[in-house]
Amino acid sequence: MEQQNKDKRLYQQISQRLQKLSKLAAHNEDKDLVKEMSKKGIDRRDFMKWAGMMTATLALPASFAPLTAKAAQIANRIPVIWLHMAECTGCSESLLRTEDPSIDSVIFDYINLEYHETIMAASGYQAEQNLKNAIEKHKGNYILMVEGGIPQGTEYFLTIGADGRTGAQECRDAAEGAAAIFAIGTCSSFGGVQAAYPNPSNAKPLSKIINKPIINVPGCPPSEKNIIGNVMYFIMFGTLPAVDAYNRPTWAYGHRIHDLCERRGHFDAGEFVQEFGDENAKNGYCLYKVGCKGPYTFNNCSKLRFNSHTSWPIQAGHGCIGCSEPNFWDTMSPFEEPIGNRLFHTSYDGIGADKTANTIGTTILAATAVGIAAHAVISSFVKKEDEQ
Ligand code: FSX
Ligand code: SF4
Ligand code: F3S
Repeated sequence: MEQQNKDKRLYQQISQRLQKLSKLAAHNEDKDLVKEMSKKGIDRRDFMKWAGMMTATLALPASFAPLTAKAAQIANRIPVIWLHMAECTGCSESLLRTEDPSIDSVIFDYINLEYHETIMAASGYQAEQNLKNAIEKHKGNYILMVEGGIPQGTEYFLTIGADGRTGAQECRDAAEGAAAIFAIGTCSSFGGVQAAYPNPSNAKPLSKIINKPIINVPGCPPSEKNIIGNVMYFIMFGTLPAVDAYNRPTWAYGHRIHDLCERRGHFDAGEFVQEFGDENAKNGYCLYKVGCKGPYTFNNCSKLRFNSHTSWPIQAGHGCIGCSEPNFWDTMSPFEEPIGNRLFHTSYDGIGADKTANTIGTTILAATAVGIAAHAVISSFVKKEDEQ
């Protein structure tokens, strides 16, 4: 009963906020999300199904789905400024696939994207001016999304635009008037590939460049749902979500890959792929011995998947490489070998798989897994010694 009352209050609170936001001017008044979707062959039923799925992803009660749908429909009221730093643009690509547009990519198209270098027509001085105008016009109201790592110290390792301003300066200026700031991708969240050893440009995460609360949305790239989900959350709540020790929203990064993995039964049964292409690989066995880092990685990939829910790394037959964890290029590689008992820090500050499983395992199966994981580690070492 108490929970019901709490949910009721929350429902009212979100409804009121959406009501207020819907009165704000939209940047594309003539556009309607449902119509935009139908142009791409997505009907209202698909949209409501999406709303139901996104509601569950955000860990809200199923009855909140109409609110999520409403939030998507008024997403064109919230201005978004998206900056590119040092990265591969994979995070934007995760959203911007035009051949088979997902509902998330249509919403991304529909939001009030005031500035995004990859997709805007302006360039040079005009682009710089657009950025300044957007910051000025929407002061205090816009969402700032930053993709990429940022050189610190010698900031001139990364200069942007006709004025040759440093990436760090662009971030500091844009952060000042932002209502919410999201570091999109592992590069912006933790430094990413350019911060990998020996980090020649001294690339840093956004959180080391600016002095404001930041929500990290890591993954190399993050799924489109984790990006859009954060926008939905902010529209619905107007606050930042609950986060873990690395400032990742717990609704997206609250569980280990290993605990949500469809191959977990094989792990628990001690059934492992020994090498890529073997009979066990064809049978879909666990990829731990060929380097899967799922036991050390927090993300919701198996639930949300990529490319319009088509697949995800482990389904495709390769282990997780730990792409949503800090310093994964250094700590998780070699990617096709188990970590074994190398010193390793996860969100739980653990040491290796056994410690992690011990710390957060909640079932008897997890206890079994500890034994099997230890076994897997030992056998991989024995095998290595045999080979020498
Ligand atoms: Fe690339 Fe984004 Fe990786 Fe980094 O993603 S997919 S290198 S996280 O910043 O473009
Ligand atoms: Fe899945 Fe990897 Fe865990 Fe095996 S080790 S169950 S493939 S996450
Ligand atoms: Fe990255 Fe592992 Fe998911 S490699 S995409 S966190 S399965």
